[in-house]
Amino acid sequence: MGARKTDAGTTLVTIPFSHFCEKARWALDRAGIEYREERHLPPVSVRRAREAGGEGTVPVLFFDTATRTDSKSILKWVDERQLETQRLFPSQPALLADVEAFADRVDRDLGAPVRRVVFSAYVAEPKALTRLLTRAVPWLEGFVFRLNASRARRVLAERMKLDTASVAEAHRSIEALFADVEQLLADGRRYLFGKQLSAADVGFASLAAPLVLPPNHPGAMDQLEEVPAPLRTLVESTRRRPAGEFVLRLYRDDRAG
Ligand SMILES: N[C@@H](CCC(=O)N[C@@H](CS)C(=O)NCC(=O)O)C(=O)O
Repeated sequence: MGARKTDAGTTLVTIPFSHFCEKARWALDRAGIEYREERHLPPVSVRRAREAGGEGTVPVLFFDTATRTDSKSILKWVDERQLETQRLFPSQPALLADVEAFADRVDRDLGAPVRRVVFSAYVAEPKALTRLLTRAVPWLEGFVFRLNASRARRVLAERMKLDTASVAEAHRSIEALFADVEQLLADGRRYLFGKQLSAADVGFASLAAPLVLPPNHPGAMDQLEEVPAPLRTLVESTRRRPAGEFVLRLYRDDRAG
């Protein structure tokens, strides 16, 4: 970690349990950039993201008079404030191409699929879902969610496509990526590409974290004992496989808070 850099008024808008938000949070924390986290649930997160000129998704970073409206551009913004040797996107062209291609694949193959697998377990347990969604958000947003919980659950199931076929496809997408990560790790390497932590590692660990639940994850995650049973079984088995052990190790060794 470098010296603490101040960027007065830097604000990261998040949904607290979101894995894309964790990716941005990790990069900011690692760079020692001071920021305030503003946590919301949809629809407030969507409104804040649109105010920033984004598509309605978070993370969104507000700083000075400008914004960044997706996790990759936030990592690049952080890199601009880092020494070249500390950057998550390396400067060496061949390495950069590998990191960038892999990080983009992680966004695509773990982003929606992990969300789908996790929430398919939670929608079956309304109390657990409400606890997860309302943790660490402003009181009023939690209150409004609770008032509309059953409708919110239906909307969530539709928006995230939690039907059986889509969930099965999500499992396949996750498995294919985990298998490729395990193939890379099979030679004993410490990081996915190159000799140091890159956007590929941070992206993979952040987006896979809901399936591993690293103990020092700073987002609003459930503890293993709180998680709905089918997901708990999946987390337990994921923790035991090489890709899961890799996520736990990156959180332990490289996730400075
Ligand atoms: N490509 C975007 C994806 C971000 C994303 O999907 N964010 C989700 C939370 S994990 C979100 O804000 N969803 C709110 C919604 O769709 O209403 C990024 O990398 O930042």
